Amino acid sequence: MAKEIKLGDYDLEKIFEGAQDFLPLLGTDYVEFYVGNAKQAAHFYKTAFGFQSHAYKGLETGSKDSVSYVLTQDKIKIILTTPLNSKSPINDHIVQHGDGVKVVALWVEDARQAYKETTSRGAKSYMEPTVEKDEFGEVVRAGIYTYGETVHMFVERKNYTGTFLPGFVKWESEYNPPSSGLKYIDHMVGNVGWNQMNTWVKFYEDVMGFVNFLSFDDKQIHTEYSALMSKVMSNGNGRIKFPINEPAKGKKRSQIEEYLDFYEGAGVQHIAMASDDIIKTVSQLKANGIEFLSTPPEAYYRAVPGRLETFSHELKEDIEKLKGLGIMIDADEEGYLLQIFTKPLEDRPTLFFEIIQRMGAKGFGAGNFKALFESIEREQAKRGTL
Ligand code: TYF
Ligand code: FE
Repeated sequence: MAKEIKLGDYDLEKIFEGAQDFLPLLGTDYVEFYVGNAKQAAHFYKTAFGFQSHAYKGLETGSKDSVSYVLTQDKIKIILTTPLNSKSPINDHIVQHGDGVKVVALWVEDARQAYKETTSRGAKSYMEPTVEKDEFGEVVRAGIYTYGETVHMFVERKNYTGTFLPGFVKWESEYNPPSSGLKYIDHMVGNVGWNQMNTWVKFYEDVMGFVNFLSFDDKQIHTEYSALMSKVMSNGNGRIKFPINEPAKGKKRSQIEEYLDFYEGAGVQHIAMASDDIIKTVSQLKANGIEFLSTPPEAYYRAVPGRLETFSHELKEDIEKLKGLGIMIDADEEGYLLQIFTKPLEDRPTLFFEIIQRMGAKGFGAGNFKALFESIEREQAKRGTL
């Protein structure tokens, strides 16, 4: 049974002692999206989110079945991959799910060991340890399945000095929009089916050695209409955080249910990217045409000073600016955090991004759940999916 820890009642050091170190993780390596048209998607992520061109593989480099563009922004690496023919398994993935996240790659010291430790604990294999080489050295990768058709790749890149991975060439582009200030991936959230959350919590505990350090049940996460449950899994050094959501019964359709219907299965729901100047980042993203969920009501912002005062934190940002942009504020004992959510980034209401700035708080914005979910429901209502 997973440890149940309520918000404001957790001691991270103590919880991480419970994590097992059979799977040491150095960080997130990359996130790979399977998309219908990687060339256009790459343009979108550069133009709208300020990602930079990094590496490429395709027909010109001898890749006959697929094309991939690697984009970076500070520590974040995303790959956009598209199939070149209808027989490709990448194509099958897109036919079923639409554009979405296929791979959440984790950076490890020893990919063979990571594969052995996880598969011996029951993980389903996606790719056996494979050595890839070029003149810049070698990389070992191996992969296992997690929820749905989503995969964790283990990437060991000890002495590799090439641009990205063997098989890729440096992508030099004359089109280089400025960064939007995104720094690293703070967390990535998975949506799983009805009553599946604890199965996947157990997978991350038993197979990956993670711990459950925060839990939200449907009594905390509900609005007048819909509900969900969420448990946050973390690895032992706290660098990798994977909340897992499942739908719960409410008066209307849960946003998690909407996701599952449109993604046609479990998958990555949102990627939270950290900025250390969220006002600047969000202003830029808005100017670039990114749409965010609608602003919380006036009453929400009136309650903010009181919330910060409860924990004696001083807001460093101008609340009027935060309000103008629709950025939400949550506080706990350790500090506060600022966050905002984009609308879905695809036509199917599936994957979206969160922009987050942590000012000491280690939570996930539980104090904002109500305002956030009401905003999501306004979108669901427009789509006729509530
Ligand atoms: O990652 C989190 O837990 C927060 C809140 O469907 C959240 O970003 C939780 C569930 C959800 C959307 C956001
Ligand atoms: Fe989040």
